[in-house]
Amino acid sequence: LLVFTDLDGSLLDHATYDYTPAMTWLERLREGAVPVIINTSKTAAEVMVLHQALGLDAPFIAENGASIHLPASWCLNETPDERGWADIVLGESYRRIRDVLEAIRATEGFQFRGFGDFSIDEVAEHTGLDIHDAELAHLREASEPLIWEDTEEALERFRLLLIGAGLSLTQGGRFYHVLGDNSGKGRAMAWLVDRYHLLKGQRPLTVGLGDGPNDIPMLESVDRAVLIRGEHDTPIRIVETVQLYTTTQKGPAGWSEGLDHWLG
Ligand code: 2M8
Ligand code: MG
Repeated sequence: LLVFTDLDGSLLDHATYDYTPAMTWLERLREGAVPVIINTSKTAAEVMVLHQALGLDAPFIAENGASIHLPASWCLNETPDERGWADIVLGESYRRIRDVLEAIRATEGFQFRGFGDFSIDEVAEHTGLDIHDAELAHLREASEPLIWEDTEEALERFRLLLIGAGLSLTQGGRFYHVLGDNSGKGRAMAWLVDRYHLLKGQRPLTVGLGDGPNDIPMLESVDRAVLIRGEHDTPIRIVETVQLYTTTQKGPAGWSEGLDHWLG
């Protein structure tokens, strides 16, 4: 069994980033030696702090699937660095993403602002993170969160121009995110399922939990999906073939409700 989970609005409360309502289940999963694999828009620097606080030993996925981080026990031909981690980048580099965004903005005149345009203080203001955490969120490696300040029509044109440049657009709880088109939460998850298969000789049963549009590819690839009631009005449609449970509660309380349903 592998549990894949989004953070903001799922394991963590959307506004306070608290996870205490999920602690009983986290403890049960630890006792059962079930890997809890974080799959988030957050940067590796942000996840590393939480990974330690939660005492996890599983791999994790950062920046909406753009990078995968393996502890030594999940490595095959990768060599862990001095901290004991091997990093795999599936997506485009942050530099290339910013270059494309700046070129598109210059030629099209679209109104948007990304983390690369923000100071640390502005990141803190827009996310509700404290300055230290905002600094970690600012350390982007392979995806750019942005606030769209233009029309819906312009957004559709922007989306097409990104595809033309080999990039893609997805949506989290607060921001749009631009990343390489060969990444995404579903693809990174599939990579780790394959790795587990190679290591253990059998495919795992997978449970996935998420609340946002960016979680759809992950929720559509797991055996048991939990759609956590979100903050946003964007309706989330999951293909009907998926074994899906939709929670009545939000954030970490919904997270536990979903695990009660599938594993209780
Ligand atoms: C951003 O991601 C969230 C997650 O869904 C969002 O779009 O709302 C990221 O920039 C992440 O690095 C940051 O920690 C988070 C804070 O709300 O916002
Ligand atoms: Mg979320």
